[in-house]
Amino acid sequence: MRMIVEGALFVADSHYPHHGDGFLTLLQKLEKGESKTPQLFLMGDNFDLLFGYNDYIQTFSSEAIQLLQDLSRQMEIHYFEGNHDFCLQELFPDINVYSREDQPVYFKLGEKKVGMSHGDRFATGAGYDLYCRIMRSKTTLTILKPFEKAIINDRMKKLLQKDICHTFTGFEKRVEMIMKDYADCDLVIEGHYHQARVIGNYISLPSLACQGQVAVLKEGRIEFISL
Ligand SMILES: [Mn+2]
Repeated sequence: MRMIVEGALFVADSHYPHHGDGFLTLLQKLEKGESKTPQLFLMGDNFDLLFGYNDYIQTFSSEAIQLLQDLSRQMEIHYFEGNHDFCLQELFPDINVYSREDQPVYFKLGEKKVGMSHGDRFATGAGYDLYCRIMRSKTTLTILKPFEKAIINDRMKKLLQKDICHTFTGFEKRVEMIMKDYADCDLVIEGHYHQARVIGNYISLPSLACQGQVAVLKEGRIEFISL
């Protein structure tokens, strides 16, 4: 099992480029050496819409994609695919990319076993599972190619208008359900919910788009910090 190392950075739910450019700024700082981390965890939905096998979708975020590709040749990066960004391994050959099916992924933090996912895997309905499977298949994405510009333009417009920052009422109940799927873990780290809360052994990461924060491993503890 791989280790989470001191100074590791966890970046979740930036929803770039529609909801601020914090993600691009962070990548630029890492590239220039103004920010440093030995290990970068991208916890999903950092791109508001990005998937592989499609050139047009990349035009919306080309600078960030290029930076990530460059960075991935210089440093350790783990990418947990989210519900907005998936089928990414071909686009980022030097990043450890985890698809929805690969998650949760387990890491060691000292003696602790840490389970990590984007967070959309658990406690979702069968319809959503089907949507995810269809949208992530290379065949579907290839068949849709002639219509891609119209579909993607429409999707991008809707995503731009979406209000993504909400307080999840009764979040403790959801966390209770989620934790059942991590029975053998001492700590769980997920994005997706944009809550920036720690509930027992469950860490709901801040959304870079909503709270303007990321998480960092400092002296063996996960802390939320503003960028
Ligand atoms: Mn999500």
